Amino acid sequence: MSRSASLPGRLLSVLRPPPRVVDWSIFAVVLLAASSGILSFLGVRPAWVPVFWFHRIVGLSLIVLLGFKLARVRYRLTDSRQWQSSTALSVLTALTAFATIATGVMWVFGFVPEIPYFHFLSVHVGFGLLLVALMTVHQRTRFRPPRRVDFDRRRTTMQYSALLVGGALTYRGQQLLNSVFETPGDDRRLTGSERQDGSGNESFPVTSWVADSPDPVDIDEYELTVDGAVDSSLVLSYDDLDPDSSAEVLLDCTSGWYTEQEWRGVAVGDLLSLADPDDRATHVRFVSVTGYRWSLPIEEARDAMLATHVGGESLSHGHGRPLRLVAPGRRGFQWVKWVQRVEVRTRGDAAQWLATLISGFE
Ligand SMILES: Nc1nc2c(c(=O)[nH]1)N[C@H]1C(S)=C(S)[C@@H](COP(=O)(O)O)O[C@H]1N2
Ligand SMILES: [Mo]
Repeated sequence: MSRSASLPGRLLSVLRPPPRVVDWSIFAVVLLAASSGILSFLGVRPAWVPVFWFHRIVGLSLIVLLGFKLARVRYRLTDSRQWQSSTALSVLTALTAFATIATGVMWVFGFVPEIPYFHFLSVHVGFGLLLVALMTVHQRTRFRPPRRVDFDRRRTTMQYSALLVGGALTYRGQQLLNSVFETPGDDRRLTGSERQDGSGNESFPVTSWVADSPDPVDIDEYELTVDGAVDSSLVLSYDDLDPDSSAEVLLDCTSGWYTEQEWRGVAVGDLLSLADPDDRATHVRFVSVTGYRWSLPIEEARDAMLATHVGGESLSHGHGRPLRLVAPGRRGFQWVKWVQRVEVRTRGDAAQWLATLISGFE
């Protein structure tokens, strides 16, 4: 640092961590942003609120880190004699990082283009996943382990604190801008999802996580099985079902929309009382005619519903007729549609993630 440097220049040199720390911080921040992004998909309960904050703050701090990094390496891009075989990958990684941040910020403000087939938030998720892959390869081609000398405890702590406080303030500032200018993003939920107004089948989109689209289920042939770790298995026809339970529950899809609907159907707790689970039972798995499935801890499952109706209407095929899971506090992709089996189990189900991705390809 030269004595004659300007104030912003001096400030910058105090705030900027050493090169390797910047590089490894970018790596860490991208992984943290990606994992909090994925984690944010799991719930919509109050306990999940900090996950959303964290994701935004960490994402915004990435802007600063990338700024440090680009200022340092820009000559490698502008001077063609510096180009190496890995340069293309570096450029692609940087562009993907900017696309990820830009699509996230655009989504928050609500200024997003209409695109066919997808909700715009999914584009952000797609870039984010691509970024993790590219960055992992990029980091391997330019691997330099962090050194002890790069970490001065006081200075590093100060630099990271500034980064996080900066991210948090930017996040607050962004919210303020949203409300002052009443941007389209102003009425977003904490999850980032956009409200869908109205009630009944037509008021919210039909969504498949990947490619699940079975033929309509024939109600006369339909049977619901409740089995597994229970004393008495049940097989019920559609007419055997007694849809006497109803509740207002919010469905929030990870592709970026939510709806509040009055759902009516069969309380899972009632089905379980009839089937009488073993003492060893810990989970209840809901399986679709397509193989798509999700499990809930048994106590939570008792409070869930298998809906036959939405907004006073009989469920449409697209929304899961005859029976779809309504799981309060869970994201949309866990609300299994076209349920044909309720299986009481003695453990969770790690493979359910895979099942949700591939159930459409058979
Ligand atoms: N069997 C099955 N259930 C499913 C899905 C699916 O693809 N297959 N998509 C899930 C997703 S991602 C969401 S957001 C909700 C959407 O419900 P909807 O189509 O009634 O709006 O259903 C969930 N249940
Ligand atoms: Mo979804």
